[in-house]
Amino acid sequence: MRIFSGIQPTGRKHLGNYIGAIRQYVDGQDRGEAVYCIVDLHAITVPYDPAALRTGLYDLTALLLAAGLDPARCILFRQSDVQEHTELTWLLTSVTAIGELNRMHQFRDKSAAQRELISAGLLFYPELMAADVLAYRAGEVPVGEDQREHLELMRDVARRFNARYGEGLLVVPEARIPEVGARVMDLQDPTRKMSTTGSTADGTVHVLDEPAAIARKLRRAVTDSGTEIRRAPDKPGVTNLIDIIAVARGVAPAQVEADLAGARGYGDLKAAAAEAVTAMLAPVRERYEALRADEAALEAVLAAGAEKARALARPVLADVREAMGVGPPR
Ligand code: AQP
Repeated sequence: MRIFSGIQPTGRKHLGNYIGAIRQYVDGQDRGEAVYCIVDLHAITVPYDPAALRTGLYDLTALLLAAGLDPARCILFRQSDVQEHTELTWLLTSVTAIGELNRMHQFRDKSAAQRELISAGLLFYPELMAADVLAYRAGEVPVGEDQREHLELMRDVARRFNARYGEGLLVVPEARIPEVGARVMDLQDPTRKMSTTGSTADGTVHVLDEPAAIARKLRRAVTDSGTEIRRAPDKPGVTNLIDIIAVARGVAPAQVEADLAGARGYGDLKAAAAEAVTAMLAPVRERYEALRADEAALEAVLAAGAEKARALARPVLADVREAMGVGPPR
């Protein structure tokens, strides 16, 4: 089973990215052929600073390695190093309806937030994401809940492509969305997802936060009325903390509820969350500093990854071009 996922080199990665995506990437190394890509071309679809894009790329490379990605057990590379991604994006446009792209929630939300220019790239973001995955004939895509819609579009595009150009040319991938932690919520507003651009400073735990900052944010987390520690739709704050503890401890949410049955109230719940999250993230932070200091080593990891990635994507593109009648015959 080939596993593929991409992650943006923007912003500081938060607990939602860690639980919804990065943790799954690490697991993927034991489950199949894992291919992970830092999607710098997706990052240029909204206003950005070119120098910060480069810095952010090394930051994220070091963070992923610190979290447990092992270049000997996965392929880790920079999206723009493998030009097959951009070529396939264009080829897939032949079977993508403009209305589908226009309906995507992420496009609607992000375009509404733009003050000056809504780039065509923002509209084509899910097309590039489809090409990222389809270029590898990956069977599984680990993502958070917010990417479900993009995965559905990708599957539709792959099916339509195969129907038009030849069955079996592309693999229709499955999303792998974690059962718990697929949508980590903002600690200050647990009705909104924790996010890089849309959430509150105190409601967002960053992977590289100092333990004291993690504890402070979790102690101040907004909970709900009442004192009962159980998951429920009318208790989004409590539910979020239970889920976070469950993931950090590697147990089921029901186990966390049982463990906290004798707690004195939400203070104990928040303290348990602070302890569990700190224990999960502290080792990542400790490993990060040394890895981040050596940019030449990070670049070497990415270059070696790109070479392996190209070797996988090149034959897929050759099949696609042949089937579409693009370029000279084989
Ligand atoms: N709150 C979340 N809970 C669980 N998973 C999440 N993801 C994002 N937020 C949550 C998952 O993280 C992966 C990487 O996302 P990205 O590359 O899009 O990075 P980002 O833009 O920094 O992520 P955000 O926070 O979602 O940014 P905004 O909302 O500002 O665009 C994906 O697999 C995603 O599902």
